[in-house]
Amino acid sequence: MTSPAEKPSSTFPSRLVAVGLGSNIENAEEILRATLKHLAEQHFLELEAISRLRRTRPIGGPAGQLPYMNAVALLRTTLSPQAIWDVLRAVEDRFGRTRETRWGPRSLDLDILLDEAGPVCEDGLYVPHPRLAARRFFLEALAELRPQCWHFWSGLSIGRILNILREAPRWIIVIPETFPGPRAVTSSAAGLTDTAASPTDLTSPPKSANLEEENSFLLRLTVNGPLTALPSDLSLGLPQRLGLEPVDEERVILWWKELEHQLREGQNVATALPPTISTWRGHVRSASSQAAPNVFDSLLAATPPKRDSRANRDSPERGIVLRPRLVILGPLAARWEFWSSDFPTETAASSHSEDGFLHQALLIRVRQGTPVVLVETSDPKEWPDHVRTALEATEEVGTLVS
Ligand code: A4P
Ligand code: MG
Repeated sequence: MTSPAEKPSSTFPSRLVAVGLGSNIENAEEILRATLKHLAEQHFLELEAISRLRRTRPIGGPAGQLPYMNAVALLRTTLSPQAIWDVLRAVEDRFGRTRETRWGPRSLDLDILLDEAGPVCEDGLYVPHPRLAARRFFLEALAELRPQCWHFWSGLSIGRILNILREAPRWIIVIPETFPGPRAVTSSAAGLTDTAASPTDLTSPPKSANLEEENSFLLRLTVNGPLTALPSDLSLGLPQRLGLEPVDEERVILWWKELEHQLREGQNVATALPPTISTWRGHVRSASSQAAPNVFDSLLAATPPKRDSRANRDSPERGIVLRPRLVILGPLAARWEFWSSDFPTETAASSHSEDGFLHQALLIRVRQGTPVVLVETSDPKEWPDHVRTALEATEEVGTLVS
């Protein structure tokens, strides 16, 4: 029996942890059933509930893979998340797991989907699983067992996320400012200025809202892919999206109209942060009032009204409900601890920097009731696949096999 040699002396309470099981080789179903039996025999893990098995289409990875068999198990444990992860990797090894191709065929994949004790973001382990809010088949399986489970990245329950994925149009928001770039900007009372930053600098937030780079980032992600970028995104910068700089109301209305048009045409749309409601309803600072805004106050005031307000959800014209299905955050967001309810954390509070407040305003706007997917890898070559497959994953329900 595989078990930790000694129970780590941790202070973790007895709680539920959800584990996602996946296999896509010949005898996948057999492997999943044997794994569940084996998990039930582990020390310090109590198998509390198992979802039904689902046969699902492979998301991402090389073409021509066999379908996956997926399921979710709820385990009760007092082990630390890292200790659970050690156990799960040992179980994967026991069932012949090898790692050759990213998202390639695997005998067994065990992912920690959720931990009731709270979010984890350390030593390469991210809980909730970074892609859970997009993976419809895991969400459906979890909802079968506990729809009230809390998804810390999104600040939403699993049941609520599922409802959003089922109802929202094919529109995802990608936040370029959370993906480290070659340049960065700083905000000051006088405006935003560019500063150079190292391309691989993951220690500091981007200091710039360089319009050209943000848009080329979105275009790079969507070129030759299943997603369409919104052309009018090209005319709006982050300060305008946050309501920090005035924006012509016509341009903002055009933005929403274009979005609606693309969605009605059946496109899968990826945009940056939408312009704020206060902007498109005309409550913008007048261009004639040249006084520099109080950056701290106005950033926080940029929070849009509640998600369920009609004005925030409906397009300027009578039409479909415009709510995003997902928001995708890059590796910098994890550093800013975007899930923390008492943000600003160290980044903002210790430096008292205006940048900190810029990020705070950005993340407050992001976490307005939209499921969050985290791209945790800092390798830019992998980002496009993460974004392209996210929308596909929201529609893969699978077929029940038991
Ligand atoms: N890692 C970080 N957080 C976690 C977590 N919460 N649970 C890291 C487990 N692992 C976590 O994992 C790669 C790294 O993920 C680990 O070193 C750990 O640091 P891995 O098991 O070595 O490889 P992987 O699973 O291929 O990587 P990845 O990117 O996590 O893959 P995913 O997202 O799990 O996707 N389509 C269908 N239909 N069904 C599936 O189950 N699964 C995948 C794998 C792709 N497509 C699929 C399915
Ligand atoms: Mg895995």
